[in-house]
Amino acid sequence: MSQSRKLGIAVAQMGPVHLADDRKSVVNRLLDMLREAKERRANLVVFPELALTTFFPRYWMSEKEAAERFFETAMPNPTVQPLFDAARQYEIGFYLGYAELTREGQRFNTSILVDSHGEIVRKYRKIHLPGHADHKPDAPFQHLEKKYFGVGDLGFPVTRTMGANIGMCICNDRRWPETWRAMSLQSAEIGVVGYNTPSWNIHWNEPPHLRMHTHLVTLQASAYQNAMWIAAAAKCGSEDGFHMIGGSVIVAPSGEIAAQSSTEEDEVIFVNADLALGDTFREHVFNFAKHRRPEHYRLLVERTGAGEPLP
Ligand code: ING
Repeated sequence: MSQSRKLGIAVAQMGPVHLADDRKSVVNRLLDMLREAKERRANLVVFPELALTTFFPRYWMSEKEAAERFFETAMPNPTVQPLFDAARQYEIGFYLGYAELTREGQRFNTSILVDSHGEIVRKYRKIHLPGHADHKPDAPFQHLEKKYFGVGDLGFPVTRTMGANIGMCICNDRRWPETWRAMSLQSAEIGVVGYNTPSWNIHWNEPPHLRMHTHLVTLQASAYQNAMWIAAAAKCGSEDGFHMIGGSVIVAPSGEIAAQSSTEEDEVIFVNADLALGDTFREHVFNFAKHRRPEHYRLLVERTGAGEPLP
């Protein structure tokens, strides 16, 4: 194995954020976990998707009302500035998910990567938007990401910062192999992802245990098949009675789970990750240059939905 290259990776899982919880109280929770990550000598902290508010796509409202109540018009802004200040003081970088309202009035499910100087080095806007845009009054809750957010327009970015190539995505993105391959083809060594995953499926009577199973199997397979560390942060527990899964994990390039949360509350997990472990998998089994055959993969980009078998 090549010379070890350690990076302290922390995942700051969040317990519920209720409708009544204001952003200031949420930021204080994030600050507490940033301090714990610092004590555990983390260099990077991953916070969840839509970390500043409750998972509001579960509620039917107008886009205007959603934007006023749950979206950020600037990042950083006075409410979250203490998080940026603390990160700079501790020399820790972080990933943060939030709802973005642009000056042009566009709405995205967004994440940022902030370096150890407290500077935003990259932004990502969620590409795979699950759920629906229509009102389903008979459903126990909604999943209106297709109503409240536009499809991301920033690709799958990989950024070299804090001595590592870091790719980021958001929640449902993790279920699509294209997401992780797009990062590993840009030599990503770590993939960071926040998620809010309801325990119940409003479309079919999916056994609840499958939510945790499909979440974990997706991340373990993706880490192995792309020779990268994956750090995934849940916002979980019961938000105003609506339950979301925990299962925050840090997965090694071997596909093995190196750390996993054991609660559905605010909880920090940590691994002093050796990025060199990915080198070994990139050198041998997943040596893309040596083994991939893109001339046979055209279907992957030519077709959106499944079609007829090729002749
Ligand atoms: N949540 C869920 C997720 O992808 C979901 C939605 C769950 C879709 C299970 C399909 C199957 O984890 C978000 N916010 O994407």
